[in-house]
Amino acid sequence: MRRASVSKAPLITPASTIAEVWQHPLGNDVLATILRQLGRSPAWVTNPFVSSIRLRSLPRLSFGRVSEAFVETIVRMLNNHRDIPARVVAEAPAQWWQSAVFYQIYPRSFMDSDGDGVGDIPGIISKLDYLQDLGVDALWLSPIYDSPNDDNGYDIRDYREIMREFGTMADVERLIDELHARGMRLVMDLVVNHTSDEHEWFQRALADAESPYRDYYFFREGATAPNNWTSFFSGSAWRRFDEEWALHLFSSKQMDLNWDHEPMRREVHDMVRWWLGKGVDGFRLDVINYISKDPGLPEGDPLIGALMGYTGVEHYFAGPHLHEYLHEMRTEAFDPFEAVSIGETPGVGSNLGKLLTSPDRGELDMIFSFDHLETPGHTRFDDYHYDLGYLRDWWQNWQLDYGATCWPTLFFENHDNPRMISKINPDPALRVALGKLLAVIQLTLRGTPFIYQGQELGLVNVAFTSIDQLRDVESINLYRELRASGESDTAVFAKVLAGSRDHSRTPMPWDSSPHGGFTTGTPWLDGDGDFANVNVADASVDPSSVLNAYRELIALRRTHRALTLGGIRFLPAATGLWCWERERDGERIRIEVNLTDAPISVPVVSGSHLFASGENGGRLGAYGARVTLVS
Ligand code: ISL
Repeated sequence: MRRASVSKAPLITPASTIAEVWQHPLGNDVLATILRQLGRSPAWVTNPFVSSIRLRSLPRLSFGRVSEAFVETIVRMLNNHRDIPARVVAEAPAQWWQSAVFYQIYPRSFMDSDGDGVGDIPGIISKLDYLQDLGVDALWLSPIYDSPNDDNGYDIRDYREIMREFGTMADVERLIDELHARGMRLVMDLVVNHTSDEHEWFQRALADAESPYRDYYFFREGATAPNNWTSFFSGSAWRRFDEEWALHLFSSKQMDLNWDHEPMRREVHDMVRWWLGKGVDGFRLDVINYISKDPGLPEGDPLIGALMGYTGVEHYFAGPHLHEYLHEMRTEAFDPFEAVSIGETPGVGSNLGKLLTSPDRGELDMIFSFDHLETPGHTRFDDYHYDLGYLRDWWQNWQLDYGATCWPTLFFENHDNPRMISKINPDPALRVALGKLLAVIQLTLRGTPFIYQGQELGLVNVAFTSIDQLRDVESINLYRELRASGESDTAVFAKVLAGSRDHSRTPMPWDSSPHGGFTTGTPWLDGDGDFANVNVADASVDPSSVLNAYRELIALRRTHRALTLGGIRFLPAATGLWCWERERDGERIRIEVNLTDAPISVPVVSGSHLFASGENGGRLGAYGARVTLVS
């Protein structure tokens, strides 16, 4: 269903002012991103002087650092997204995924059943009782399709085949049945911004100049790369093939699909329907906001490139046909199966987020935005201490602003990020307290929690000591790029280590036996032996473990609907404390968390304690938390 009349933001022109851009939904998101990257406050653009500047004056006022082309890009981009997010949409009936707890599995590292050192589907099936006992309602599996594994399955060779190392289609069918028998659901990863260069479509396109598959990708001729866009995994986003070039925003084996070509979109819809027909309950859609590229593939702005770390993003992170293609896929493939769709949308702010997930627009159900994962001015590869005060402000604003119409996701970790505990405070003495604090925050705010495998144990980063131990294409390419620019091995390795995705990709520690009980063979990526300290078997029988805190909190969500579907209200609190209440059906639950490593006094709340960590009389210890059913 699509609303008949949509209110539109005024057209932006070069004569528009910064104030008008700030008023524009996407303009507001873009300016907020720029400010965050620069570590500046909104006052930097909302002050009377700056807000009255016209876009067309920016090149002159910036002495040419802001180009004319950039002004044109901004104007074009904002005019492509003029819909104003509705403030309140008539309350839609509650959906199963709103009160569900999701658990993300990185199949390669979860459980190996056959001793080849690689996790597999039968391994996952063997751990379903553990997940059910934890209280998980739905699994999201990172890709399990046939792939040459240049990016661990995010480079798909055949969407309808299973990666041989992971098992067979019969195994997947058994997994679906086993999950459904337990009342659990399965969400798969849908990677359709790109395919592997080994996908049949790309191979046929390369082999035959007349092939209908040539329009499935971005091929361009020329002596030099068609534009200055950079890949997220280092270097140019263009790969040379004889006389021509093909676009890859990620690794040189992940070729971008051309979504402007309708037959390609139809094949994607067909494939999605095929999987949903097998009983899959929905998809997590990989970098789905990148699918619509500015058709002219214009040069990326160097200033934005320097600011964001990648050149060209402004031409595809919110492309001209994004809403249209998502709505079409939703109608054609998702709606007939009532399947859930969770978009992975890097760089998307709350206004665009609302347009993408407002229930009346029929695009996506939820999105993953990543802006809360680094504090302003930092990137993943900076070694710094994450400030939980930023998380509080960011999530609080997002919950209030966005929560009225749309449904948020709640997550700290996934397979692309180091462990959150390590980012905040790597002191081993605080690991358990921090693990529980994150659990309380994630399981009691409004939204759907996505727990990443091992997070429920309070896992921390891995003490890798050499680049030879890393397997991730992003880490390896970055290492090579920085080494080639002349930096020392020590400096480069330290940088790569700060942000490496391999921290979260080491095998799941099941017990204290060799390799944590993950495999009887040699793991494809080895950890640092921490499984001897933290593993599922030991944590299960330790009443004070992070794992048991997750179990208790998830169980509370089942007993108290206020924690899932209830409204949310933030309360004023002492410095360092964060406090909110959830309310529904006459039940009011107060959550108080200490965001610092020093104890804080908290007044006693009358009611019954549902959960406490680090609480001692009227004090909450370092990173302590308390959940009270207020009487
Ligand atoms: O580009 C980024 C900045 O480093 C990342 O946040 C990037 O957008 C994100 O890693 C996209 O991730 C997804 O698509 C990639 C894949 O490697 C990731 O594992 C996947 O989660 C390409 O398919």
